[in-house]
Amino acid sequence: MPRSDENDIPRGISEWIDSVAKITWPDNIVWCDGSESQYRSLIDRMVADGTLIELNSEKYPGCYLHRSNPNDVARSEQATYICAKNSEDVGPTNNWMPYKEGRRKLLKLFEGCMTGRTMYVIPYLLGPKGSPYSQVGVELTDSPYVAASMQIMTKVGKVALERFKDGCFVKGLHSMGQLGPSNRYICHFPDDNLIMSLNSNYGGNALLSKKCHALRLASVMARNEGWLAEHMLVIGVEDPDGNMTYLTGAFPSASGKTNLAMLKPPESMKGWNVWAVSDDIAWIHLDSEGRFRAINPESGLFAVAPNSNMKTNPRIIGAVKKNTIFTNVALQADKTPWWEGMGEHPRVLWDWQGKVWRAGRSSGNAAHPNSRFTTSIQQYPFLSPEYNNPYGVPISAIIFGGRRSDLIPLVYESFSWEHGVLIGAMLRAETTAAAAGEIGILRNDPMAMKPFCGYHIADYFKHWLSFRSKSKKLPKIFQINAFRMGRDGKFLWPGYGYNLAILRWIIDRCRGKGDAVETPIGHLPTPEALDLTGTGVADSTIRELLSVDREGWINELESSFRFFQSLGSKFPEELRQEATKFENRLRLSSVAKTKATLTAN
Ligand code: GTP
Ligand code: SPV
Ligand code: MN
Repeated sequence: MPRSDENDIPRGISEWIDSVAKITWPDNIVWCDGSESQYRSLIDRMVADGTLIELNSEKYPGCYLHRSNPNDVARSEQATYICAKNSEDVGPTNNWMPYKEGRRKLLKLFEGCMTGRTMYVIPYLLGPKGSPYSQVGVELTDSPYVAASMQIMTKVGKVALERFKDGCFVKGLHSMGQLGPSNRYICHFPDDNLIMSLNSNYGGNALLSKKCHALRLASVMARNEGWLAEHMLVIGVEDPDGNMTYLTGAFPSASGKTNLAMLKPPESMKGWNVWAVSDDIAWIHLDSEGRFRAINPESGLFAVAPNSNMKTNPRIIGAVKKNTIFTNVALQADKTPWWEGMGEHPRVLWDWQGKVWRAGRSSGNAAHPNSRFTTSIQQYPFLSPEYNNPYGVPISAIIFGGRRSDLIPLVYESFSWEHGVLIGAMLRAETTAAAAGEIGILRNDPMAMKPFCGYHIADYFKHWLSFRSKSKKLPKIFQINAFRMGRDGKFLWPGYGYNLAILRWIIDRCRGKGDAVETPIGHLPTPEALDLTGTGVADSTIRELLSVDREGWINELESSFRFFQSLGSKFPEELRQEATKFENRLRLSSVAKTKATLTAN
């Protein structure tokens, strides 16, 4: 593989590479230039040594299967640290390691770890070329899987170096190590713009551009510089008259961002369309008129496979049919991928660990519940034409959401920016397979950033509140929930394409339309204000989805008060007052009154 001309390498970068090579002792160093030919040779090498399996080249051209180490299938939050001098900068929602200890410990662990391996140097650009908001990073890794994936997820090579001015770049050092759970560390050093990650090859732990750079380190930069780095999708929703409204949505991991970003409108909503700007991360800056403008720092999707099928989301199925790396899906006899929820279960296949799976005889999932696909966003036919806009798209509304089988209605609108920030801060959601640990446990995940905010979450709330004084054109804030369940454990709402009905009401509200009733939790749509054509949702179900369970909300708020209390003295007084106002609204209302208002409308 070609090595980049030494003269092209900015000094700051080459010095860092040399210092890392002295510690990690790679056999050789390969410079990644982002070219098609280099991507090919990385892939060929991995096919040759069994790291990748080539899929059916007629049905899935350019597609490969990667099977990970079985202990390395999700983000390892327990092993993720913020290494700052002061624990107060990190807060109780992060693991803290003192800065000096982190440096010492990690440098020791990295000693000689690349012996016998190649170190890939990956200069990458996050964000549109020519954007004032774009950032440069350099990841050094001994994993060819990471090197190939980074080429899909970011803009690699010259485009990054051109943007590099003598200024700063984010340094990412990654080694597969022994790929074991012991001594697995994903350490962030915000003071040095440095990430050190060892012993995992999994996306969020190893593709350091993603959660480590674009969220944890970027969130610290964003606080210091007055912008936001968020775990959010960004979409443009086009109405039948061609008007476009841009929305962002923060939902915890594996809770529907990619699906909403790639939503195909149902037959009943002809003329509407949804254009993807981002499926996972948004960098949001205020423009000169005080509007929120969002860019997508990434160039690819690293998204959940299970439950994607032609009915739930045909656009996802279409997007992964070529040039895609699948991780931990099952394999059919004809070398096509398979996952739970794709359709009929084949009688025999290879499971995600490569073992034969037979219907009736094998138990458990054939594909890992957190199996994923890595594919370029550029090849997605419904990528927004504004995706490359260096200044981003103007945001009309922010949506918070998550998996909640109870309580949270289908959709409601906050009364104000501060109330919206409270809704984000109160966000609780059921855990998913995207992170190691128990699934389905309700946990606090404020703004869907619990695993990704690189500093004290109470300071983060303050930062959100600070936008009130900076802008008169703040987006409206909503909460949605497509995951409510009935007593039978089945989803009450069809979700997926039909989520457009929710988005349409949100857009109506942004335009000063859309019927609503005022309740203690916010403005809820009247059932008639939602286009339910084709949803098959019964009247009684929609009433349930739009009901306000006062007792349930009082309990919810009590739980949030306990969470806020656990954040210590940094918790902003303004948010406490907002929570008290909410409590008063709940206590002063009565269930009967709330229900009467709802039915009266
Ligand atoms: P990350 O990439 O982990 O940040 O996740 P994400 O928020 O992009 O989640 P994604 O859209 O990939 O969805 C995760 C899982 O939820 C997939 O199995 C989807 O099929 C499922 N899902 C998404 N939207 C809906 C919905 O509206 N209803 C239901 N029932 N499931 C959904
Ligand atoms: C998530 O877990 O929120 C993801 C996948 O988007 S990862 O990039 O691995 O964190
Ligand atoms: Mn995510």
